Amino acid sequence: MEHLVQLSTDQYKDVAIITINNPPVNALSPSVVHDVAKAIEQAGQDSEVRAIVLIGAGRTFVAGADIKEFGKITSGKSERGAEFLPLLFKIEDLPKPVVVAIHGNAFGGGLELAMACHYRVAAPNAQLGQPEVKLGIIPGAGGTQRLPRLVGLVKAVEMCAEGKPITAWEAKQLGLMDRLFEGDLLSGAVAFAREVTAKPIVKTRECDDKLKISGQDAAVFDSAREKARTKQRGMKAPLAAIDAVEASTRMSFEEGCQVEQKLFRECLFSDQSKALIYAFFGEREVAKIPDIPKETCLIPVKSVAVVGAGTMGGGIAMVFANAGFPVLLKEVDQPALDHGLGTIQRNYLSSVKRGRFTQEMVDEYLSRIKPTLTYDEFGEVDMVVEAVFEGMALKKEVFAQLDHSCKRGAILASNTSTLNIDEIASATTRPESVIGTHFFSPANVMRLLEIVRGRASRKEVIATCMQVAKKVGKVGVLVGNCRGFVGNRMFGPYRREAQFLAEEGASITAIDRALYDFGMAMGPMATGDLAGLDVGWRIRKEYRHLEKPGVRQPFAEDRLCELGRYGQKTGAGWYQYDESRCAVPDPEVQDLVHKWAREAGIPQRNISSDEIVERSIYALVNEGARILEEGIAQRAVDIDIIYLNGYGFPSYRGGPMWYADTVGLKNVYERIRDFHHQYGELWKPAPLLKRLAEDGKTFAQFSQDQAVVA
Ligand code: T1G
Repeated sequence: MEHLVQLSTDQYKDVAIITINNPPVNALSPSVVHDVAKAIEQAGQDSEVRAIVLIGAGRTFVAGADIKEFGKITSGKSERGAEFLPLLFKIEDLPKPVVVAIHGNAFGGGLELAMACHYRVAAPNAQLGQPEVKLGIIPGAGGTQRLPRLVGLVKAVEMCAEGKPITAWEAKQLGLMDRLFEGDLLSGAVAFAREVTAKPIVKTRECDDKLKISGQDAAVFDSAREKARTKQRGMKAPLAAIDAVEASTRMSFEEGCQVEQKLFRECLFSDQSKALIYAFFGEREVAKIPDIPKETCLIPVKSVAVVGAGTMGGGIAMVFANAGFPVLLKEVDQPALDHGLGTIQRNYLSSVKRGRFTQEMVDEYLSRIKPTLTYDEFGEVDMVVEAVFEGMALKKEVFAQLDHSCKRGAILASNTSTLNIDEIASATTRPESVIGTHFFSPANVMRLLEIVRGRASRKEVIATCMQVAKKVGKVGVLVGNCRGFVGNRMFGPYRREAQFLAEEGASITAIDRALYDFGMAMGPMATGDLAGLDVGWRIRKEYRHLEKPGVRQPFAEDRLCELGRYGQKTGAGWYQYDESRCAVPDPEVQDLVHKWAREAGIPQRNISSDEIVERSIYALVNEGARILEEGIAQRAVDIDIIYLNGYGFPSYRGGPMWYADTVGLKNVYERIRDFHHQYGELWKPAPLLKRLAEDGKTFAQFSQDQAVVA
C-alpha cells in the first residue's frame, strides 16, 4: 500500500514537499493527521530545508476530516482525532514558511489545515469552504477562529453558518489566498515558497485586525441568526457556528478554540448530526445497485427528446438543456407548443431576475431546445422522456409511436408518477429499453428522480439512467414498479391521515402547523393545494371499485373538488389564494368540513399536535415498511433519500425510516397498533415493522442483513 503521506524535496533540496495521498478525497483520517505531523516534524528538523509545501495527490486537496470516523467517536469506539488541533498549532509555530497548494476542494478540516499554514496558493478551479453545518456539526479545529481573522467576521459567519464554498478567486479577493497559478501548481508553489523564505513568519491566529468592525458585531450576528432561523429552520448547527465565530470577537484565540470545541462536540453527539451524516452517505449509497455491477456498459446519451411541453415536459426539457444536452421538444399542435415554450421562457427569465443564471447562459440553454410537431427526427436521439397527460391509453399510444420512430437501443423513458411501467412497455416491441423516470415538480428545481425499473428493463438502461441523473444534477433513486412507486405510494396514506384528522375536528391550519413545526417544508393541506386536489380526486374515482367495503375513506377533499376548489390553480382549495398565491385560512372550508363530519356521524374532538405528527408520519413509516418488505425500495436509505429530496422531509431527521429507527421501532409499532384498534383496517401494522419491533431491530439493520443475504 502507498504511504498516506509522502515527504520529499524539490531538486535543490531546500523546499520540502509533503503530499497527502489518501484517495479518493484525501480525507483526514487519524492516520493521515499522524503522518502529516511526522512529516512536518522531519522537515522542520532538516537543516537543508528552508520552506515546506503541503499539497494533495489525486483529484483534490483535502475534503475534510474523515466523516466515517465520527460514528466511531459517538459510539465510544474511538477517541482518535484529538491530534488534529495540536498539529495546526505545530504548523503555525514552525520557524520555516509552510505554503499550502490547493486544487479541487479545501473543505472542512482541509480548509482549517490550509489556514494554519503561513501561505496559501491555489489552482484557479479550487474551492474552499467550511461545509460542516450540512453534516449537523461545526468546524472543529479552529476554523471558526482562524477564518474570521483572514476574511473578516461577515464572510466568516456566512461561510461557517451556511456551509457554501467560495472559489479561489473570491478567496484571493478576501485575503484567504495569496496567489493563483494557472499552470503546474506544485512548481508554482515551490517557486513561491522559495520567494517567501526571507520574509517574517505571520501566524494566522495572531492576526486580530479583521476581528473588529466598530461596534457593529452584534448586528452581524443577530442578522445571521435570523437568517439561519428561517433558511435553515430547525437546524441547530448553524446557530452553534454563529456562536463560535462570535466567540472570536470576545476572547483569545485559545479560549475561542475551547468554545468551538465544546459546541462541536455538542453538535457531533446530537441526533441532528447523526441524521445528516447518514443522509450524506445515503445520497452516495443510493447510486449503488446491488445487482448492477459498477462496470456495466453505459449507453452513450448525447441527445434527448421530450414528448409533451406541459408543466412537467417543459421543466424536463430545461433540466437537460441546462446540463448541455440538445433537446427535441414535441407537442401535438402549434398552440400547445407555443404555450409550452412561453412557460419555459418565463421560467428562465425569472431565473435571470433572481440571479441564478445570466442572460448569456439562458440564451445558450434556450438554443439547445428545438421545438417540433412531429416524430421525424426522433430516430436520431439516444433517449426519450415521455411527459404527456397521465392516462394509460395515451401513454401506450405514445410508446407505440416511439417504438416505430426511435432507433434500436435508444432509452424510452416515461415520466409517469403512478402508472404501471410494464403495461406501458407492452406497447413496444422492446420492453428492455423502457424505464420510468419520475421527475418531481418543478422538474428544473427538485433534486429527486425516481427511476422505475420495469420487469424487462435492461441493466445497461438502468445504469445509464442513474448516470444521466447525476449528469443533470439529480439524485437518482432506483425503485420497483407498483402504483405510486415509493414516494407517492407513501404520500397517499400520509395525506389521507391529514384528511381524517380534519374530519375528526383538527383545524386545517393546526394540521399544517404541526407538520411544519416538525420540520416538513409545507403542511399536507398546503401541499395538496399546490399539487392540485383534483389529481387525487380523479385517481380515487378511477380506483374506487378497488376500495374494500366497510373501510373508512376520507371524503372532505373530494367534496371540495366537487365545489370546484382544486387548490392554488383555482384560487381556492383547503385555503384561499390571492394573486401572489399566498395561502389564507378559509373559515368557510373549516365550517363545511365540520358540517360534513357531523353529518357522517364522526365525533368532533380536540386533537393535539403530537397526535397530528404521529398519525401523519407513522402513516408514512407503515407504508414504507411494506415497500421495503416487498423490495420496491432496495434499502431503507433509498426511501429516506426520496423523502429528503422530493417531499420536503426535514434533512436533520434523516428521512421517515431513519426517524422511526431513532424513535425506536417498538414505540412506533405500539402506537400504530393503538391506531389500528382505534381507527381500523387502514392502520394494520406492516408485518415487517411488527417483526423488527419484536426482534428489537431497526430498518437500517434490516437493510444491512438483506445486503449480506444477497
Ligand atoms: N470523509 C470520508 N469520506 C468522504 C469524505 C470525507 N470528508 N468526503 C467524501 N468522501 C467519500 C464519499 O463518501 C465517496 O465515497 C467518495 O469520497 C467520493 O465522494 C475537523 C469536523 C469533496 C465535494 O463535509 O462535499 O472536516 O461513495 O461521491 O461528487 O472541522 O465528497 O465513493 O465510497 O461526494 O467528487 C467536512 C464532504 C468534514 C466534505 C467531492 N467536509 N464531501 O464530491 O465525490 S467535517 C465535508 C463532499 C470536518 C473539521 C471537520 C464531496 C466532495 P464512495 P463524492 P464528488
